[in-house]
Amino acid sequence: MSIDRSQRGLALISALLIVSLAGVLGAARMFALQLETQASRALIGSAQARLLALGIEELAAEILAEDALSSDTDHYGEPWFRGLGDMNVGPMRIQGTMEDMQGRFNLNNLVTPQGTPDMIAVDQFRRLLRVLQLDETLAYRALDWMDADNLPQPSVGAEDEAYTRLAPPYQAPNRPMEDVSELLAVEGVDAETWRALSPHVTALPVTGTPIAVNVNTATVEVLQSLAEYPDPARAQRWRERQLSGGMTDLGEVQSALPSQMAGRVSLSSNWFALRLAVNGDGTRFYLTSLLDRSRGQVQARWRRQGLPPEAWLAPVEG
Ligand SMILES: [Ca+2]
Ligand SMILES: [Ca+2]
Repeated sequence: MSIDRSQRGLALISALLIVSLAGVLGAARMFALQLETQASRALIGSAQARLLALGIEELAAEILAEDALSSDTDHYGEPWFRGLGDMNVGPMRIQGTMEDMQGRFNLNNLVTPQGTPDMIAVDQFRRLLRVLQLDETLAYRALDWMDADNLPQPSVGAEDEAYTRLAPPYQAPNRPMEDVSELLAVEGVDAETWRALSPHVTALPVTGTPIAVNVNTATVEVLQSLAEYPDPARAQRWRERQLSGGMTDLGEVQSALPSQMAGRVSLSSNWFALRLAVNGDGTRFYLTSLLDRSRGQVQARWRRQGLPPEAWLAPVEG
């Protein structure tokens, strides 16, 4: 009798165990299914977001192409700057900014196509660093990073011998920068320097003639870097003109600057960075496209997904 009861008890416990195990397995399967559903939804969402971003890029390219037909100068009063903003497409919210990259100093100006120093650009970069209250000698280490030789600039440069001592070791690439974030690998560039400098510099994929600074879009600091003795009042005056039609007489700008800088300034631009953030339906997608208008039509020279390494900053407030 007692044996029977204990056997029944064991059978009951086994049955309960099986039921609870089945429950656990069922829940695990349900969880896996939910994950799969979420993953597919995210995949579809990110594919949609990417297509949407590419569509907006095409629209931005059209705005830039139309702008080239209707104006000889580029400033912050124009549709390429004012036209993008917040847009809603279905469940997706798109935030877009377009920045003129010629409003920044092009680090790749530091070297000629032959890999030799461009001293006019080195001096300009040195002045930009000074205006930003950063170490001026960084200009020479940035030059060493890109110039063809492996000979450090006297006393302040840095070539392989500086970088191969690091852990992990690396070498100076001795070619123009592919991305402005390469600056972070140059000796002496810490996070604080990067934060201060990155809104004012770019690295454009061009060799040949140096890329001019567009005084109609340049930051106040870049405007001040154009002359050996910064003139903050003049920089501020030019900056204010950027929002009200821009400067229209290049000769007037050139005559206010040292003669060697005449070829380093312009009133128009060919290089623009489009930054897009697409949000919605559980998806977050970022795209940065570099748009090149120098060849008569507008082309994306590169596209990068994810948050850009430079600060997410619009060049002008308001
Ligand atoms: Ca224009
Ligand atoms: Ca070098």
